[in-house]
Amino acid sequence: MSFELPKLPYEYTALEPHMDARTMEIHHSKHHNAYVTNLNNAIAGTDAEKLTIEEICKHISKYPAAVRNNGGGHYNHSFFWTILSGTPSSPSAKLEAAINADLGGMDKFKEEFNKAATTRFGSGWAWLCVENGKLKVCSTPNQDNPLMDVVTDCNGTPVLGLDVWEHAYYLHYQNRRPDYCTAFWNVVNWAEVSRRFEAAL
Ligand code: MN3
Repeated sequence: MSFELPKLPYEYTALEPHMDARTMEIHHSKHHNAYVTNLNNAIAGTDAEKLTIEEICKHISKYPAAVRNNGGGHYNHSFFWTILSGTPSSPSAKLEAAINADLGGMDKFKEEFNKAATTRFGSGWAWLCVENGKLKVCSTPNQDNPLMDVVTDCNGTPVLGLDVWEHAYYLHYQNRRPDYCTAFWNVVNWAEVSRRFEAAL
C-alpha cells in the first residue's frame, strides 16, 4: 500500500479571505503532495508500507529522518485540512466545558494557542491535544507532531493544529505570522474538533 494525497473536503476558495485560494492550492497540491511522494519513496519495500500513518508516527524513532519529515508532513497536513472549514461552527458543550476547566476559557485558550504558534521559531505547528483526559496547548518543530515517540514536550492526541511554516501564509500575509494566526480562528471547523476531542477521551 502506498499513501495518497487526500482530496480536500472543500474548494481551494472555501477559506477566503482568511486562507487564500492560491496558497491553499500550492499548499495542498504541491507541498502536501511532495510529502506523500517522498514518504512513499522512503518506505518503498519496507514493512512500513503495511502500516497506517498514525502507527508510523507512534514509532518514528525506528525510522530514518526522511520518514520522520515526510510522514509527519503527511499526517499533519491530512489532519489540518479536516479541522478547517469555510462554514462557521461552534465547539460542542463538552469541548467548551473542557476548554473552560482545563485552559481557563475560550479567550485564554486562544491567547495561549496563538502564543505557541507565533513564538515557534522557524517552521512548525501549534497544537491543542488531549493527554490523560485533559486539554493542553503545545508546539512542535518542523513536521514533528504529538503522536511521535521522539517528541517529549508536546504529547497527546491532537484535536486542533495550526501550520506555521511560511509556505502556509507567506503569499497572503508575508512576514505577518500573527495576523495569519488571528485569522485562523475564522476558519476552524469546530464540529470536527469537537468530534476529535470526544473520540480522544
Ligand atoms: Mn504546510
